[in-house]
Amino acid sequence: MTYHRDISKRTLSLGEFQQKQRPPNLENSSFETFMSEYISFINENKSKITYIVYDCSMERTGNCGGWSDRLVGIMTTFVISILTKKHFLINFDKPCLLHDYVIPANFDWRYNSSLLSNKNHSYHNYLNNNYKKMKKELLGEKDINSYFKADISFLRMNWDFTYNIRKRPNINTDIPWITKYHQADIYKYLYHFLFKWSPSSTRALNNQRKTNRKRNKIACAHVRRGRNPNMPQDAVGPKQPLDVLWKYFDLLDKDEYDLYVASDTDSVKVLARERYPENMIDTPGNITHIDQPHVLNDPDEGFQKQLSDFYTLVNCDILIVPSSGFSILAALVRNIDSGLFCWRGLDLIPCSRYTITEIFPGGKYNPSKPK
Ligand SMILES: Nc1nc2c(ncn2[C@@H]2O[C@H](COP(=O)(O)OP(=O)(O)O)[C@@H](O)[C@H]2O)c(=O)[nH]1
Ligand SMILES: [Mg+2]
Repeated sequence: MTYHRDISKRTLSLGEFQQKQRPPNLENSSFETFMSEYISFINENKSKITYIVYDCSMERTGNCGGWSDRLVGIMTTFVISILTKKHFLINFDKPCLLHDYVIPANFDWRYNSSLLSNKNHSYHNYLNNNYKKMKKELLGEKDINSYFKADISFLRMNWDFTYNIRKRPNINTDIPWITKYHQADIYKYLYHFLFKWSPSSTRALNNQRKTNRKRNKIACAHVRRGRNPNMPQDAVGPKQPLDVLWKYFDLLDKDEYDLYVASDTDSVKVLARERYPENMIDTPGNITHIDQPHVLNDPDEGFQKQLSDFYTLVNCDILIVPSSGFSILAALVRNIDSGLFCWRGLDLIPCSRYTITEIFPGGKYNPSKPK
């Protein structure tokens, strides 16, 4: 028997993996009908349509935030484009082109600068502390279109405004499905509606899965240290004493589970590998913060690595998540409804896609809710 042949049988191909990732058990017909009408509306009105563009491009200075900041910003910008009946696009080339890694799933959101000829444009930066402006513009008395008058409005932000958008007076006619679904399911729908893997990401992940995986199940944790040699400019991360994780991993059946620690810090991964050399798997490449590329590391490699880490987390049978947007997002879009733990200090609290943003309140996922 060759072990690898056996494994590849058990390992899902990316095509199967992507299928499996689609929201399965929810009544999503109203979402799908609405979205196909939105796309038809955009296509039928192409000659007079105006644009809302999520911007994380080198054309503009300043940061965009990490992967979850960007995804949260993309989701909110997409919802604003639906509210304003504009065509949604993504202008993302920092530190590399998004569509080299993920590609459009249902409609073409790729921005091209040739669009700018003969059109006026405006730029709205709602990143970080600028979010109060956003709140006013989404909940203000004026028509939302009065804020986005230009032919092309570029928006940069890292906040989820579902909570505020739901309070709009005409929301039931503007976006009926947003009143029906939980925030976690909205993420899942929008995420899968917008993105699927590019061929190169598919290859990278398939290779990694085939060579790395030895057992049927995988137990994973994210350790987010924050400011560290890979990310000297980063904020300090949550407190995660590693003994808590080792105690949990020690008790797992090592014939049943591969183990995986995603981290922003090499030394954490070294410790994990030393402790569980037979079971620990990893993704290839050097770690970087996508917003603060390490001078010594290749930004493209760092981007692919964090994406591979993210997708590995999404697909874990057991997932342990600290107060980090990166792994909270992985928890929100994952398909498996069991085996989720929220890591707060010394506690691993059993949680779910529906409770995780309550266990870690505030921040980019709930900017308006009290802490
Ligand atoms: N490769 C890799 N990068 C990570 C990991 N955790 C954080 N990062 C990097 O740090 C960035 C921060 O991500 P972000 O989604 O903003 O999470 P937050 O800052 O913890 O809320 C990511 O985009 C990655 O570049 C990890 O486990 N693996
Ligand atoms: Mg961040």
